[in-house]
Amino acid sequence: MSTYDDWQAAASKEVKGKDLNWETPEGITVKPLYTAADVSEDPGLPGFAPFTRGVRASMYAGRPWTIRQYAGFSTAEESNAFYRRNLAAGQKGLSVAFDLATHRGYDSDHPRVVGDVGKAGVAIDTVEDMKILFDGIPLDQMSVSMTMNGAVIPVLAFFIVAGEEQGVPVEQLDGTIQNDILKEFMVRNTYIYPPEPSMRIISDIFAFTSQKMPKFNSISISGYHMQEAGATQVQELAFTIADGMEYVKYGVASGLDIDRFAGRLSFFFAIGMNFFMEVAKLRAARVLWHRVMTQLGAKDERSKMLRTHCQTSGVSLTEQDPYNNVIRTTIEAMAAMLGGTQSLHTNALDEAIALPTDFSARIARNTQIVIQEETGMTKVVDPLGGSYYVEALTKELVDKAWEIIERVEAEGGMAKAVAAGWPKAMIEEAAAARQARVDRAEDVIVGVNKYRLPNEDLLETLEVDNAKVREGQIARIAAVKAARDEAKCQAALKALTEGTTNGGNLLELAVEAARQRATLGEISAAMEATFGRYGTTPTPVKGIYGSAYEFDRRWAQVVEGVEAVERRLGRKPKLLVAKMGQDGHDRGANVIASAFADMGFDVVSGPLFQTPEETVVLALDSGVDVVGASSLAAGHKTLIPELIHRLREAGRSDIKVIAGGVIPPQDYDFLRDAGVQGIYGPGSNVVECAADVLRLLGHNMPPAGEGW
Ligand code: MLC
Ligand code: 5AD
Repeated sequence: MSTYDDWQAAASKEVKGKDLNWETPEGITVKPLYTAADVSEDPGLPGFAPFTRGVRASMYAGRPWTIRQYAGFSTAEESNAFYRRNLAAGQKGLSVAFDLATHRGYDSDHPRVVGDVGKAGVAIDTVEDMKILFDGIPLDQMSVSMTMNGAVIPVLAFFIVAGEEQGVPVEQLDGTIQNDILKEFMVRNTYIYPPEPSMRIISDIFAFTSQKMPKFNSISISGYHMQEAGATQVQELAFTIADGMEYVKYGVASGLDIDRFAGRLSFFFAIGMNFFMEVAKLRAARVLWHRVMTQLGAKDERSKMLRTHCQTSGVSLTEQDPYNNVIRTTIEAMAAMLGGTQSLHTNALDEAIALPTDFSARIARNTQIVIQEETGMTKVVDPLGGSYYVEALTKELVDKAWEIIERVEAEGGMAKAVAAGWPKAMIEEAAAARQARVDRAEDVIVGVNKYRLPNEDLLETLEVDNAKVREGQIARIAAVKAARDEAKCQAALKALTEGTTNGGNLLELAVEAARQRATLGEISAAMEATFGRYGTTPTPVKGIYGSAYEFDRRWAQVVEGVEAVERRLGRKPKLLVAKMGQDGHDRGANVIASAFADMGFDVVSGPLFQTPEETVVLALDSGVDVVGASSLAAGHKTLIPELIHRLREAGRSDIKVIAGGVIPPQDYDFLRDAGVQGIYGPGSNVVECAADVLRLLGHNMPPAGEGW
């Protein structure tokens, strides 16, 4: 019989001695062949501890995963109609996307949210909106996920009262609330209060739901946004499990019995393009959770069982040649199901451009339906179990993630680590390294850095008229306020504020305020009165991007250009990276800030959540030459023209404004007419973007040479 050495000799001869090992960004060396010698442990059986092969014995052979598409836009009426159409077409569970005003605890009439209302999700101001959102959808039969972290108290309170007024008692409500604040401080940025009171809110929700909502998953501990922000799969895995541990410890410290609430903790992971790594990641996550929950003293096996939702990766999708996204999403969906997910969202092909249309949502949904109903893939439980490669990779991921988890624990847990900032910095370094690999075409993205089309067709995209949505919402808020018993409402709000200091359960108190028609903004403000509002300024990493370009000719040209401009101005050219509106997506802004600084620009990273007015003040105070507005949540048509208008009013139309992010090409002319001098969608090359900025600053930058 042939041996491993025989194989190695044969393979080496075929490839003339070339090294076939693959170093992944996780620091894992993937070999070209795995054999029985790489697998030391039997993975056990599905439905049994440590659940490597799945949390159910029969898995999809018994019941397929839930097709749960995340959606929401414009008004409650429009989103409700969208949900009903999707359910009729085969979707199985609901998942609500709220707009950013709602996320951040502002009513639609608040001056800070003019660009955000109804844009990246549905606008919800009161119980009345929530009732419309679920009109005709029986909340005792449909499981509903709500992605809400900042304004989690008012949103969950509205949901409970909407159920109540639909005739569904709170015990029967089925679903999930995201309620994962630690990753908000790390990567997603829709927090409201500082970390400490935010953790208290989570314990209050655990206490309430474990007592009154037995079918409701009280948290969705999310790694998704970490991967979207650039984390490697090991980082995503480790920080998510460590977040979970922290929540359990807080719950226990608040006096709850671990087995009373741990069975209703759920998880959420991203599924990117490294197919087997993703399959192994879900298996490793289950092993790790079983291990940590055993350590934390859980007795009930259900407390140790990691149930998860997955979403295919948004950041892996492209604006260029967007039909390729259907292929990518199909591959990612298969990795999620082969990894054993309980619930799945598949992204739409227009992901990098706008929110899904009926057309793109249909293809995204059918991706899952076809896998479930046409392929026979659901008939066998964990069909990759026993694969030498998958089993070895699972073990390697467990070990690598465990190292990080141990570091977190040694330093006092995830809340402390988040406050210290190192997990975020680690993720940002991985993001900058990834961007450099993509820009240098070392990581191939078809249609972007290889096989790029000479011309792109325009895709029809969804457009939300946020001014109109805002007007409608303002009218409805006024009507609700006019009809309520003001004294009762104010008393409920007062009790809620008192609850922040006297230990009352904040969710319970908010439910009463919701019954009395207090608005989301009022309920949030009642807690903000004690807790305060949290803010941070980004601190982009240094040197990662630049080091990848050490010997690059084009990079050198840009650096020389920056130096030439510096000689002319007598100072470095200065760029403000601005984030306006309630859009907290900062991966792009941080990567740009970090890369431009490495190229020699003087970079000011503006705080998140600014108004155009505040951005102008910062631009003038800092003496910048260029403002780069990063927009990923559809506020660009409102906020960027307003910024330019205010710069002009201040007599500073010499300051150039460029824009980057998720901006539909249909909007380019509108923005150019408003005075935007450069627009950079996803997939733009950062070095070329800098070359453009030098041209804007009057430097005669040579065009990109061969290979660009
Ligand atoms: C499942 N069941 C079975 C079975 N499989 N019973 C018998 N045999 C089988 N083979 C049972 C389960 O035990 C359960 O009942 C019921 O069927 C439902 O199955 P589930 O596996 O619990 O699925 P589901 O209800 O869909 O719940 C999945 C979940 C949940 C636990 C992961 O938390 C969830 O739905 N999460 C979704 C989160 C989400 O959509 N997030 C969007 C984020 S978007 P029982 O009685 O045991 O409960 C985002 C983007 C952004 O964040 O940034 O804005
Ligand atoms: N509707 C549908 N999908 C959305 N996403 C975000 N907001 C919405 C919405 N309103 C998806 C995108 C994004 C991820 C975070 O969630 O895929 O990348």
